[in-house]
Amino acid sequence: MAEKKRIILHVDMDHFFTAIEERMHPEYRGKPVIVGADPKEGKGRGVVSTCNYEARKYGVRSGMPISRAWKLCPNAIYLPVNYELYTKVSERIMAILRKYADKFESWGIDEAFLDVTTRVKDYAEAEALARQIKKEILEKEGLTCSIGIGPNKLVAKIASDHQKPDGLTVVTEEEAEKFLAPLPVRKLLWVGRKTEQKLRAMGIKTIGDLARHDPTVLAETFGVIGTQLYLMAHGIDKSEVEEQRQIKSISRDITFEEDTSDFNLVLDTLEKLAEEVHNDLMRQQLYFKTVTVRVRYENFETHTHSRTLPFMTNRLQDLKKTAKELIQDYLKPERKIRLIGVRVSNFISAEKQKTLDTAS
Ligand code: TTP
Ligand code: MG
Repeated sequence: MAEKKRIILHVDMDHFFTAIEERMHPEYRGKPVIVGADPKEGKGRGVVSTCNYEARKYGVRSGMPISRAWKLCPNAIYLPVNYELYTKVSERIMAILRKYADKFESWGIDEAFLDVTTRVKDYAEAEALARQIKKEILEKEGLTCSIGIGPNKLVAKIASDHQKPDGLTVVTEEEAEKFLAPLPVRKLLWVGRKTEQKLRAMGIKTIGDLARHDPTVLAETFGVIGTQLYLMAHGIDKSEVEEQRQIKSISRDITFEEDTSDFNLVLDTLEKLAEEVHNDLMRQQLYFKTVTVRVRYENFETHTHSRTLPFMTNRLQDLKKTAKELIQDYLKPERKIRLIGVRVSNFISAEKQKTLDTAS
């Protein structure tokens, strides 16, 4: 008997951080709200974490230097990142979502994949399930989300982004290619600016153009990624929704809205990321030993650099200092940076650390 076709949901909260702020402060509703670094009257450093849809009308975007956001929208309500609060809300939402899935994979703070194959008989039932999920999140948390339903993770993720905010988009296996065809290739997960330019030079703008292209040529030009791109363009993605087991690492990364060689911006942002990682670490009551920094340059070349400390620690200053040292080699005036990330790993729990402390 043929295996039952999968049905996957991708849930993505709408303007997550600002939505939480608006929920706490109804007086913000209808006004542009920006969460991120302190704008300091336009002189602030650091970037926008997110902004609500009103602020997006002014051109403000996640990852944009806060000074630029200030120029575009000085009248917005600017708020610092209250990561602890957002993480708590996120955990409650993930707990709601988890109940609905056979297999559940949270993907960042405000997204998750749900494999609901055995929970529903067909796409109509999946759609009803999605409506129920939206209703429960709205009732319990006062927040809206957008949901995509598809035959795999790739299609579901692109579908959830299709109608935002408060959207619900269903794309069956039969409809997948047709749904993807008119969309820009950029929507495919691995296509960044540089690959997009390269594809454009080959006359490929939309996912449909990519699907019609000769796969051999794509493989010759892009290697393994070329073949992956070709399959994705046809709506094919075999990756499973993966349950996470024990936490192995905590990480945060950020893609700059524009590739940058402003190293003050990079270092300030690195500090912020370290603080967020540290917050999470404290909440989980963990001690770490290894720090990893990730840097992606504008051409998508990505480097990771790790250091294992000679001791277990949960101190923010150890994390910041190590991360800053690790990133130094990658700060080159001639190389613009697209993304940076900080990760800690090699954990033991605070409980265990206490035992070790007393033993030593
Ligand atoms: P997203 O889901 O990308 O953005 P969003 O939820 O704010 O907006 P949308 O309605 O388009 O989904 O990211 C989720 C949260 O992660 C976001 O609220 C803030 C945070 N974030 C950053 O801190 N930095 C970033 O560069 C991005 C993209 C998100
Ligand atoms: Mg979101």
